Amino acid sequence: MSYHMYNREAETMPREKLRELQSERLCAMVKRVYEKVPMYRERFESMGLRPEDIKSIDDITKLPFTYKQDLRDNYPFGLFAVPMDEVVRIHASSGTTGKQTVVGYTANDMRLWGEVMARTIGAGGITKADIGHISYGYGLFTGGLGGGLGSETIGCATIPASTGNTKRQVTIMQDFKPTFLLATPSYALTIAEYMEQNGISTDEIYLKAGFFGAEPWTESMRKEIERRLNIKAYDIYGLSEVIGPGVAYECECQNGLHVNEDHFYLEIIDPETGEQLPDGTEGEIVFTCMTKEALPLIRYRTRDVGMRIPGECECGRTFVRMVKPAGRTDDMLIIRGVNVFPSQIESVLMELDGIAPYYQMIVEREGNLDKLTVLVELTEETFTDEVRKLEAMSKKVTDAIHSVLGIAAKVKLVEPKSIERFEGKAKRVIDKRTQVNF
Ligand code: DLL
Repeated sequence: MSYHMYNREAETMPREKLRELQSERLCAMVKRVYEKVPMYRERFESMGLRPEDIKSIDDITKLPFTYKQDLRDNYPFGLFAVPMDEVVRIHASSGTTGKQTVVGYTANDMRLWGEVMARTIGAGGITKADIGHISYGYGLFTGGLGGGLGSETIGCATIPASTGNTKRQVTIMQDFKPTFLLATPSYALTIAEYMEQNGISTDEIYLKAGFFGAEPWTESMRKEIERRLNIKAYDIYGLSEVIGPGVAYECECQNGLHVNEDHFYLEIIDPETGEQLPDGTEGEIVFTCMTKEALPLIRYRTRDVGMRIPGECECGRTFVRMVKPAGRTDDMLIIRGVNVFPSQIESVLMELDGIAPYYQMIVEREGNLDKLTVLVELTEETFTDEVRKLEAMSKKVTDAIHSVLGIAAKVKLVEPKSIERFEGKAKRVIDKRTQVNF
């Protein structure tokens, strides 16, 4: 089988040549941030590190980490490596805590973003003959404008639908005939649900593929979206600080996400010690931007949990693959000492029949004990007034969570459509725990 690629030359570059390119680019970048970004110069100096000490990509571990807090401390533009008159775009990510993280792009950065997003969408077989429907939010969030840029770079007619007004989105799908969709996986499900409720079949729309990301989603969620929208669903990963969507993407083999390694260098580290971990070991994802001009971050601690996949991919790309990120270290709940990611709860629920793919987790503290309540939505077919049936269902879910995660959770079954639907990133956890009073 011949696999689709937007830039075959770059995507299949021999590893040796790629390493040379990475070394060259890293050395130039280190020199640039030392000259242009006061925080990096100070940090290097305090470590007794000179740009000349970095001679190849192997020296990357000598460099200091960059943390989200550094962006906050230098809010809004303090880490930019170019004067403001070279910046052509600003985005910001709201995050859940603290000040917004502000990121900037030069004209070259915009071309780079278009290129990596074109590789992302192109990997799913999209060509300029296709029509793109972009339902990520347009605005300060990078999803909408970044997704649209990739679609336009390929040369596709691009519909900047943004999020919300699902009825209008579906009308556009019927009338403008887009062939691919970009949205959060949760919004893709909201669109599917709207169509089902309004008797609109997938034969009345023209989608063949979708590129979903911006939040963790499971394999079962992929199957659900593929079935309900009758498309092939690809995962796309990225974060504003690195460029936005387009940092890593799935190929047709769908066996991990290829990192655009000629621009972003991936490391997996032990979050406690900062040591680099070998391929096949789970840890914190760290990225170094090797070519970005406006905001080149060195060894940026993403707080996402990931792993480098050893071995080559059948598609012929030489870029390293990482596993689908299961969550963020700061999304990880520690419930009575057990680490729990919302995506683990999702996997458990999606395996059970009669349950809709919507859930919410509420964490509270009673005395000194954490209590987890999982709100689980029933489907129209399983929703019933019969207490005994509901109890049996509730027990089934409680047992499944207990056997997979090893923790006891209180399961609350709720009526169909009672859990909030999301247009952007889903908010699945409500953590009500407060400080313990001793
Ligand atoms: O979410 C960029 C993006 C837009 C990616 C559209 C993909 C599609 P931020 O708002 O800065 O940027 O949020 C970045 O979202 O650190 C991850 O925790 C999470 N995330 C993004 N993509 C995935 C994914 C955009 N495919 C944060 N799987 C990241 C799991 C993801 N988590």
